[in-house]
Amino acid sequence: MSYKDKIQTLRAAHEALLSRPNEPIEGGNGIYTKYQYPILTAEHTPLEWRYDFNEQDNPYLMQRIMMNAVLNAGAILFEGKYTVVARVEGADRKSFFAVAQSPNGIDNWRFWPEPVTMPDGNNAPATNVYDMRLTRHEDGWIYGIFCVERHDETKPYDTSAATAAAGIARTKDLIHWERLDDLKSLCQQRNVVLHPEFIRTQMVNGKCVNGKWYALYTRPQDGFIDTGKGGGIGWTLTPDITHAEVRNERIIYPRAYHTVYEVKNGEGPAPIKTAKGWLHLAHGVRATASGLRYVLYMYMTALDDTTRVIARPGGWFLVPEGNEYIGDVMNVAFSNGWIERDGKVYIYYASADTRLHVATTTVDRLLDYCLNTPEDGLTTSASVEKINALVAKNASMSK
Ligand code: M1P
Repeated sequence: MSYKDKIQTLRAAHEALLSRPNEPIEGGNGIYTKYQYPILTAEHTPLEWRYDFNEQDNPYLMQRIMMNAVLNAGAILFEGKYTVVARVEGADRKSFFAVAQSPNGIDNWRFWPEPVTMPDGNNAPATNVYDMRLTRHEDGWIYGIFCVERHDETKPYDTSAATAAAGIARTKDLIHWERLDDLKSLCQQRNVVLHPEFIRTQMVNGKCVNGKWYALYTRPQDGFIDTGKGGGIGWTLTPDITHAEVRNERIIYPRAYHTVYEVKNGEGPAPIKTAKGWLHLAHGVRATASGLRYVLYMYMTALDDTTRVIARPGGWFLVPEGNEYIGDVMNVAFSNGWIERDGKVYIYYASADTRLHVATTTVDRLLDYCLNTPEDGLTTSASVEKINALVAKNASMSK
């Protein structure tokens, strides 16, 4: 086969992958629908990122830069298209951001020709960046908040010692990003998310004060992996997003013993506003004999007080199933992006830190799920009591 033919074969196979229709998996749990194929994988990345197509320089048509994974993606409706800013990880373990779009949110995803060039701004250069949460804020900007990882220079001989901070950037076109100061915090931070609306009143020393603050969901952590005494999903207000700072951080969704978020939890995408409250998607982590298990769970907060939890459905909402279980980091479902359009919700979740999927549902179904799934009673007897109540209810209907 000539070099030209080899390239043509490669391009045809790539195009077949990109344009492959994605079919819903029937017979799910009634809450959401998963799909047959992942929407984005390392193989979906543009060939131009991986191959040198010059025959003299690359006679064997080898991949010059290999890709490892496409995972945790921020998501937004942008110019009418379903759009993700995905975390793409190269074979060198470095993650970067890349925009991909689809006409229907489910298949035909295509990356933009070049990955995002994220400036460092006034911040120390990062070793690695990942897991961007996108927020279309009422101030008119699209914000991306992401984890910025650097080597922990207080431990020069420990090559695994790292620190996590929240990087903040904003854009209007998803191409040009204005990098703002990293979130100033006394502890490490990951899973930081910007609330889409300004907060206009807050209680200060028992008094109601009016103003205009940006609100951030935080996840304080003592170490890079361990949250330590960092107790869950936090909340903080900051007047200036260009120099954002964590002050008066308070935990709004604590982790708890013997729950799916016993070890740690973290806010997923920015919440969705509904008539009945804010819908939140989060991840919870527990320890098992085979390592950490990451699952997704949901909760709701009140419209008049975004920090007041009004629904706390017990247990997990979405877990890795079948092939989703297998990959670089086994037993992980993670989401930092969803899109709501005309009442339909597209949840973008990654499995095993390897590939990106979609699950579809509606606002109505998510509200029903949140408001009617029993809470975790925190003991076996409470769980059995709930099952017995349901059995009795069903039995009374058949009389
Ligand atoms: O490997 C699973 C996930 O681990 C981290 O999540 P958390 O901050 O909650 O521990 C992140 O590195 C995330 O990217 C990854 O998917």
